[in-house]
Order: sequence, then structure tokens, then C-alpha cells
Amino acid sequence: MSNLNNENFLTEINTFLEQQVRGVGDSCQPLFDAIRYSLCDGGKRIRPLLFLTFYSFKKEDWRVAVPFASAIEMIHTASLIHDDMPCMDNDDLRRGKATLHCAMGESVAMVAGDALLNLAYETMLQAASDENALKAVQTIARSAGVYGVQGGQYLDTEVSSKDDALIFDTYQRKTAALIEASCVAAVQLAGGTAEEERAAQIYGKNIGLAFQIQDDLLDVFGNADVMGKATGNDEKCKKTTYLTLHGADAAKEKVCTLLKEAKDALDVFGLQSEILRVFADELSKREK
Ligand code: GRG
Repeated sequence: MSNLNNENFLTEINTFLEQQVRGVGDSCQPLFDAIRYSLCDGGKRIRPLLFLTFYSFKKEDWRVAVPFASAIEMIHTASLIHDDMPCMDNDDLRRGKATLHCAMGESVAMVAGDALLNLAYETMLQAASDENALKAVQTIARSAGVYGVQGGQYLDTEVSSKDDALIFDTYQRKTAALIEASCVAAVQLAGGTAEEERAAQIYGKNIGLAFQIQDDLLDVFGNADVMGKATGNDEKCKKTTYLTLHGADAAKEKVCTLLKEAKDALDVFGLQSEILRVFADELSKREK
């Protein structure tokens, strides 16, 4: 995923995130330390990088978009903290180190995830100065809730028997929604056209679905050391996945089809979107 790793974008995102969760040295400093432990170290940052990439297609002043891009990373990390907990996937390893509940206890992990989610909205609302920004915040909020990540997690953990339609419903909400929102909200913030919003939506959705099927493949065939998290989790939790329903060859083929659809949507952004085509190609080869 090196091609999206614009060093300026990455530095600004990481610096901004550090600042937001530094804490003020009061009685709740340990809670900030817990949040920083999960947020500031190890993630690939693909959602905020997608956000800044789409935004910069439309506007040069990409630094004004950093709070929004970073807030998406906060939402994503909050979901990972909760996802790892014993009542959910019960994982010990995340981003190459002990999961937050293993390192600091379950109740700290619970509150840290909640606090990080809240901080994401506070951060966006503080930065929102016009109608475009409010539209973007709404898109992001919807993608994190029942129509997105939280609904997807519900389906993932509570509905064990799934057909193809329910698998795609789960993947769309749990994984694709926030990736899609990272693309769409960036175009909205930049005041893009309806056609550009639609293109970003198709790209994000297809990238997101492909990302989750690739995740299923990595959970079975990946290297835990490279990924920084355990493999075999789906088997452990007896999850039905696209891979268990259709097998590895069909899963790899589906990833390629989805990535092709993602790339085909990009024409409206012209030559500058080549970076997103390369990113799509790299996704099918990702090892972490
Ligand atoms: C608090 C928003 C919120 C939700 C609570 C627990 C839960 C409900 C949702 C979990 C959703 C979840 C973990 C989806 C998986 C998405 C996914 C593919 C994660 C891996 O993303 P990467 O590879 O991870 O981008 P890094 O570590 O690189 O950021």
C-alpha cells in the first residue's frame, strides 16, 4: 500500500492524532495514555489516506481536511479496540502488540473505545465551518452506526448462519461503509459534484468489499507476524465468510472483479486518479 503513503499526508495525520490524544495531565491522563496506546502506533492509515487523496483531487489546501481524515481513523481504531474484547473476537494481538484489554484491562478498553468515538465527533464538529463540512460529518456518522460498522458488527457476531446476500450485507456495513465514507465525505468536504460523489462511492464500496474478502483470505493463509494480529480467528469464532462459502479461488477472483469495478469508476477524476488505480492493484497483493 506504499503508493498512497504520501509522506506529507501521513506525517500530518499522525501529528494531528498525537496532539488530539496527548491529554492534559489531569486525573484522566491514564485514559488518554490508553487511547494513545491503540491509536498512535501501527495502523496502516488507509482510511485517512484515502480521504486526503480524494480531497486533494479537488482542492490544494488539503491540511484543512486533516481533522476529518483523522477522525475517521479514531472511529476505526475505536471499533478495533471493542472488536478485540473477550465478548467479541477475544484477540490478544493487534497492530503488532497486545490488544488494549490485554494490556490495560477490559473496563479501560471499553471506556477508551467509547471516548475515542466521542473524540472523533468532537474533532470533526470543531473543524466544521460550512455546509459541505456538515454533509461530510453526516456521511461519516452514518457509516459508523447501524447502517455501517456497528450494524455490521452485530450481523458478524450475532447472526451465524449466512447466505451470500447476508455475507455482503455484513461486509458492506462492517468494513466497506467506513472506507466508502472516507472517499465520499472527502469529495463532499471539497464541494465536489454529484457525479464525483457517485464515483467516490463506487470506488470506496468496491475497495471496501475487496478489502474484507482479502481479510478473510489473510485470516486463513496470512502470516500472523507480518500482519501483527492472529490468524485463524474466523475458524475460532465459527464464522461464515465469503471464503467458507465459495472457497479460496472464487474469493481471489471476487477480489479482482471488485477491484476492477472500483478502478472503472475513477474516470471522472482524470489522470490524477492513477494513484487510486495502483492502490486498488496493490490491495489484491496485500499481506497485512
Ligand atoms: C465503536 C464504531 C464502533 C463500533 C463498535 C466492535 C465494532 C462495533 C465493530 C468492529 C468492526 C470491525 C473490526 C471491522 C473490521 C474492519 C477491518 C477490515 C479492520 C482491519 O483494518 P485495517 O487492515 O487495520 O485497515 P489497521 O490496523 O491497519 O488500521
